[in-house]
Amino acid sequence: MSLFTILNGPNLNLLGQRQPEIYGRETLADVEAACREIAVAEGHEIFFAQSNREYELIDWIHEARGKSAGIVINPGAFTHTSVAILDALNTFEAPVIEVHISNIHKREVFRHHSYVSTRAEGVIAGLGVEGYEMALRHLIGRLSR
Ligand code: CA2
Repeated sequence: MSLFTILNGPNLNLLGQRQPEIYGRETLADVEAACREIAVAEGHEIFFAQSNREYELIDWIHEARGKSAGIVINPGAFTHTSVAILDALNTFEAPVIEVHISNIHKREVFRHHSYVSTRAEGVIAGLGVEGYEMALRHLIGRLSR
């Protein structure tokens, strides 16, 4: 059994409640349930969390060190600003997949740059909340490759 860490940055607690034209109608609880189902079906477990506070995301990345087989992270707006989250991810030894619900490259120019992408093994953007499931399935698949 392996542990996978799924982290969400600021404002993603509002998923499904605002701006459905950009972020869809599913809530973060729906995303967590879908990810948990995938993990449990394969005999694994997940730690799924969201925070509006940068330090909390960093603490969870630190806690994943040596314990988690991979991180799926949607850093929200911290994607575009946080060297601190990048530094934390660089201390984590297993794969990192960056997920964005929207296609950040189709949006404002300030969303086009991601600090986290310089660390991530892969980036999924614009495929809605399905991106989380794809990322998790990929990490699970890597265990046997
Ligand atoms: O597309 C994504 O997943 C983003 O990471 C979402 C961030 C945004 O700052 C990034 O550029 C792209 C924003 C998250 C805000 O989430 C909300 C969800 C529902 C309603 C309002 C905000």
